[in-house]
Amino acid sequence: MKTVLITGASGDVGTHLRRELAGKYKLVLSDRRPMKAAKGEKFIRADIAKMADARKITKGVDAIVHLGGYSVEGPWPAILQANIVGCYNIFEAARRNGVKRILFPTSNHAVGFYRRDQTIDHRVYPKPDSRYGVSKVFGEALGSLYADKYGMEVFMLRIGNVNPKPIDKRRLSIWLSPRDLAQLVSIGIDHPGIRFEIVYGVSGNKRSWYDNSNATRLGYRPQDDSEPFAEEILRNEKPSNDPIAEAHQGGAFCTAEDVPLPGAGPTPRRRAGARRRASAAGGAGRARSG
Ligand code: 15L
Repeated sequence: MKTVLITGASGDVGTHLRRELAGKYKLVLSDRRPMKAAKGEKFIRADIAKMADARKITKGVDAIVHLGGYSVEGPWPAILQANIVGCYNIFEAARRNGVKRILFPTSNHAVGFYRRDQTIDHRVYPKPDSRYGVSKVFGEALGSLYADKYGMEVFMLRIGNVNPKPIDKRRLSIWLSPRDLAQLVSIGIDHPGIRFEIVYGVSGNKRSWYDNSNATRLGYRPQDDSEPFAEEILRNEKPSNDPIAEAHQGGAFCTAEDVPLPGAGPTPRRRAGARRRASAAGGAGRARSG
């Protein structure tokens, strides 16, 4: 049985993944906060912004699912530490520890400034919709470098929104059910001959904005589609007064602002607003795990 490290394991995606993958792999979980490991799991507390911690958690594993990081638009210093420094540390620590296979759940926000009337595939150039999206593009670029330069096996999963059910109109197009997430992650861990692949982490949604043929080529057969939830969601959703968000795939991330002015530092008001916007845009969960 393969040993798989999940960073940022306490977040929403990590929680779904642990449940779905239980018994299939030996799971090593890591996070900045203490968390309880279930039977068959092992937990190591670590801050991935520290290289020594990254070295410690990546030792002796067969594959890494690097979920840890800041997961919505937010203040640049937080994104920098978690998603740039932390991401670099995980790739570099994996290389030094001889771990070849890394799955990097990047995000729909790496390409969120594509319009909703476009269908995009895995070959489009990045169009991030936020500083958060830029940090995901950094991870994609780093993965490409480590694949080409060091022969690592890198699987990029541009995740839409993982939830038991789609939660709004935008998410009808980007929803990823937990069992479809687990199927994609298993492909990323077990498919032989991966060098560098990008796939979209979405279910088989009728309203998808993605041509996910690269995932299909690798064997992905989604079991879920958001369509049965569409009528109720559309009936209850109020019209948006943000035409930019409405026109683009990244939605509210395209206009979200949580960027303190240089030297000003976040004020309490900005912080409260940021938390509200982040959870509205993120749907659920905490901004940072791992
Ligand atoms: C993401 O990339 C975030 O990690 C997640 O919290 C959601 O906000 C998701 O995108 C989304 O677009 O719904």
